[in-house]
Amino acid sequence: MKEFISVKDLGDLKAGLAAAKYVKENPFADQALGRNRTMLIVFFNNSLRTRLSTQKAALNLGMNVMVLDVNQGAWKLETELGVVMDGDKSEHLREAIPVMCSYCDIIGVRSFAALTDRDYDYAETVLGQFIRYGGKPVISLESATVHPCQAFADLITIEEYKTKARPKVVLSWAPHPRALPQAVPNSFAEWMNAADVDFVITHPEGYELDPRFAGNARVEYDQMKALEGADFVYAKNWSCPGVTRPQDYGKVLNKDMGWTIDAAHMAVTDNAYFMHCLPVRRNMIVSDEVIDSERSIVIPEAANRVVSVQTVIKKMLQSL
Ligand code: AN0
Ligand code: CP
Repeated sequence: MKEFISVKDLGDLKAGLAAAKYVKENPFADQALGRNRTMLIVFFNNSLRTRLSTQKAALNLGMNVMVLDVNQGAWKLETELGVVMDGDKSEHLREAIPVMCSYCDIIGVRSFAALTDRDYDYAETVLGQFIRYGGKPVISLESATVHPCQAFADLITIEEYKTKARPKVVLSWAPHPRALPQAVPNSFAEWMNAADVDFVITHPEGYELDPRFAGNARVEYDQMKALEGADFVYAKNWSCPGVTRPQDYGKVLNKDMGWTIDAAHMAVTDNAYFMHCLPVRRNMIVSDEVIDSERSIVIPEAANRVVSVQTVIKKMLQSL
């Protein structure tokens, strides 16, 4: 495996889930695989789970790990090609990437959408440079449009908790005070479309996800109707993807607190489990009552981030 961006990079999804189950049950079985191999993880943005779970996964595989916070102590990096570098950025990604990659065997990159230029973000301009100029396997640790390590962990969690062969999974938009990327819902939709689930997306008008990720998923604008009979409720805020109105890309179009997942929302489900990728704003995205309930599985979901990324790193090590 040379890159991990899409569900397709995993190959056969059932085999990928079986590989993840093995990793979860035998976390230290492949210590020899990573011996004298180095994992570098680079952060352009904040992180708690991704930072720790990726380090933990690489350590479980016997690797050495290095972490770089680009905005703390490194030179400010220019990411645009063809610009006159007369501003505050001292170094270009064009040099920084091959240098960083000369120090490691596998690289993971977190680089969020800037949410100003849709084409720039949806071309995965920053991650694409790591793939083109680095020459090492690249893992998206949430890039402009995708968060595959999260979606893989989410699917692993659904597989563990489901009690029906084909559970109903509802991705629900929920309110948030600031503009957030679409990476998490994009990847979640992409992975749910590939999985054996009954998948429904619900959001206010204007929040339609890019068809590359939403595919043929059912969209139901009436949130309560969407939630009826759900087995899993996956809440997430995202800013306007600019699909129907490109000029609204990255904007907050709606702050309707009626969309906050509370007990009344959960009451119409089939005793659904509540999921969220975290970090979550309580009483904006979800009420205290729901996230603190027995049906909330946000902590085991986060714990599975080690499993998903360890499965991916292992596959990459095997193909070095
Ligand atoms: C980020 C997002 O919504 O993409 C990271 C989630 C994993 N969330 C925030 O910035 C709050
Ligand atoms: N879910 C997730 O990626 O969390 P962090 O932003 O804390 O890494």
